[in-house]
Amino acid sequence: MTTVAPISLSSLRRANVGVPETRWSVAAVEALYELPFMDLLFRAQQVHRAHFDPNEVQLSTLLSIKTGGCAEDCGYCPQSAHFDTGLEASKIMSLDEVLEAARAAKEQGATRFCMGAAWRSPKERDMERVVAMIEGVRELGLETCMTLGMLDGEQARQLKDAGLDYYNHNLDTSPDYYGHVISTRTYQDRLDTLASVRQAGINVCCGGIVGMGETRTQRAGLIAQLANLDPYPESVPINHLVAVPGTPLADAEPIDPFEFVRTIAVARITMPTTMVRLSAGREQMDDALQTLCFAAGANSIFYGDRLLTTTNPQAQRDRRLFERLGLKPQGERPAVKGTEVPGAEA
Ligand code: SAM
Ligand code: DTB
Ligand code: SF4
Repeated sequence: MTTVAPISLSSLRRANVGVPETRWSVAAVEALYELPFMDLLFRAQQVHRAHFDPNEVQLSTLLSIKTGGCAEDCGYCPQSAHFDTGLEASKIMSLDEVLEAARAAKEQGATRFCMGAAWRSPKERDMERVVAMIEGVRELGLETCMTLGMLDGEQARQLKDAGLDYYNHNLDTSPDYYGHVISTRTYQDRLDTLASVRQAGINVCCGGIVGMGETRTQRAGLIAQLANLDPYPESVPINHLVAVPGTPLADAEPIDPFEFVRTIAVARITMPTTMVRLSAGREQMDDALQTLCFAAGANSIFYGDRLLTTTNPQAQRDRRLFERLGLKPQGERPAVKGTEVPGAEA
């Protein structure tokens, strides 16, 4: 007698056999964008509360381990060698420098440490140091994330073996707007890197940028791409363009801030269990706008005074905002049981 192994629903979905996939059409995502603002926020809140504590926000700290001089021409990026932004390129940091920054981030309350390099992709000679960074940061008890550009399957496996928790590689925008922003790597290159990362068993962190001159349909196109990745990313950074003088997008038309909040809400609804990270651009937002983003389902931020090359709100300002809103950093536990409850016996 032959035994037949049970077929899981997810393997059928992957093989595209018989089971309809939960795919988001661009039109369906755009229809979410078009909801009245209050209805959209209410739906996003419902989804958020079904999966997360709405008063908890995860804190990641960024460090640029290799800054500037990048061969790519991403039109938003101050680190591209194609544009004169006045940024001085530097060599890769030493392991000690990285670990010192990671220790400081942990002391400030971050639980994830994200290391970024201005590379098209890592070279063979870089891998040993990068692996040592992952191992060292993990030993400090922090989750690790890296964003080093394109990876092939072998590189992804090396990072996985070192213990990397997350790899960040963004789609940035919709397929049809992409060519207006970047010419040196294709959309398919990005999808291939994401597939290598997924296949190696590393959590995927993938999002994009809002405010680069794209239309609402193109914003919906980005969200549909992200939501249709199978599975969708564990972490989705939504960046607001930081318009840096000298880059081709320095004078991009600013978008309505509520449109940014709508993008957060739509990401939350289409990817219910992902960490939606309110990423670049917070420095330029006031507290009320950031609060709307949290209300729309953002539950992670970059925390610390710098992003990669641009500034981020001071940790002190963030702590003050968290206090005013009753938000808790994720992973922070209440005081020892019993001591914080009025009238509780010791
Ligand atoms: N070089 C690597 C790469 O491109 O994959 C890693 C670093 S790159 C700076 C990471 C991401 O930061 C980009 O994909 C983009 O989404 C975001 N980013 C870069 N410059 C930005 C800017 N001026 N405003 C908003 N987001 C930006
Ligand atoms: C992401 O999506 N945003 C971060 C992180 N991933 C690496 C980077 C934002 C960079 C903003 C511009 C700068 O500071 O250079
Ligand atoms: Fe280089 Fe990354 Fe900047 Fe593109 S986004 S220019 S790949 S550092």
